Amino acid sequence: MKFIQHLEKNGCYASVVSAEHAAELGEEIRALHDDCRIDDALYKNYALMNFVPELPKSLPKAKSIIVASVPQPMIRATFRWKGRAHQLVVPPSYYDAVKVDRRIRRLLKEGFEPESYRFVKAVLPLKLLAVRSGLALYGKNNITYVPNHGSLHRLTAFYSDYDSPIDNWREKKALPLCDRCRACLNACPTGAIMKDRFQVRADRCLTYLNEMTSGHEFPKWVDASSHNSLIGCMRCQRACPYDRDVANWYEDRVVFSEKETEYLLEGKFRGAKAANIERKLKRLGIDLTIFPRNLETLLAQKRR
Ligand code: B12
Ligand code: SF4
Ligand code: SF4
Repeated sequence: MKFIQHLEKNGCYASVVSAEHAAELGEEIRALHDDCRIDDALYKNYALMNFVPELPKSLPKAKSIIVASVPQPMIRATFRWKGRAHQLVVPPSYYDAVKVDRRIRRLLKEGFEPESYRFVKAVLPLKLLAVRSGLALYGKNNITYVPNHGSLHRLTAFYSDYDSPIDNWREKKALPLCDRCRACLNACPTGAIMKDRFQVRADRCLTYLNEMTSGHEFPKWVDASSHNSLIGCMRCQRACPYDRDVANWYEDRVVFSEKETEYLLEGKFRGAKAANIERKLKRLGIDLTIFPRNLETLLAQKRR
């Protein structure tokens, strides 16, 4: 399809399914919650906010859902502290959300020319959509993988009035090696990936814990050596053979001076100073709410 080729020429991937499948996506997630396989807090705080499986009011006659994947490197942020420079990682998909959506809209518009269609952001379970559309495969770590960039990509989706002659809807599929590989399970520091169940225990995932506001301390069962990123966690992705080629794919963004690091560690954020540093954090896709806890934990680890 011409628009898919246009995205590929620009380093991105896409697939298309009929808009009728939106309801099925919502139903699958609801059924997991009914079956007690999604923790109540996670369902309330993430699923209900991130999944709206009805067709949008601004495009009630949407015909298709286009799902796209944009490769993204890990970001390194430098924190100067006590005479040393500490490089801390922000995983792909935290940053540039708006930029990615804008880029995909532009590429879709170009890819369909001279025809013209509407694209309305779809608020759906994106991994499930990507896998069921054939765009990606699930890893046992429950992250999705695309060719060439492994799991280092951001997903996004749009409803459209484009009436696709092809509906790529299919069953969920895992990466071929997941049957006999345990690398992510062994690397996971919190036991979120399990031997006998494909779906991860999201409530045990370090990412779930370190995305919470700084007032939430880490539970006692989290070993101090588990922490590895300023937010999120890269352990299961780094261990995966399908991520080998992108294991060292970083972009360096933002340096925090000794004074700025000290301010972030103090944790008293008010006025213009807070607004200035928040502007800097925005480039990493994060805000002040995870400070000082996450930074404190990582710098303490470097001192050991
Ligand atoms: C809530 C959420 C989280 C929560 C919960 C994640 C979870 N796994 O439940 C927390 C905070 C823990 C989290 C963490 C991360 N997240 Co997150 N997250 C989301 C969000 C908002 C919703 C995802 C969700 O809850 N889905 C519901 C669950 C139940 O669905 P699922 O995980 O796909 O589960 C499916 C599989 O288990 C599968 N399955 C079950 N059994 C079987 C058996 C077989 C054989 C197969 C094949 C499949 C299969 O079916 C389930 C669905 O029915 C999405 C954005 C969005 N709108 O989709 C981003 C999103 C999924 N996150 C993303 C990322 C990058 C991450 C992290 C990797 C970030 C990081 N490095 O720290 C981690 C990964 C943690 C992990 N191992 O899953 C990306 C994924 C991109 C990608 N490459 O796939 C997304 C899509 C954001 C984006 N726009 O790019 N996340
Ligand atoms: S992101 Fe970290 S804590 Fe979460 S499943 Fe992967 S390795 Fe485990
Ligand atoms: S580390 Fe192994 S089991 Fe885990 S997602 Fe990658 S291939 Fe699958």
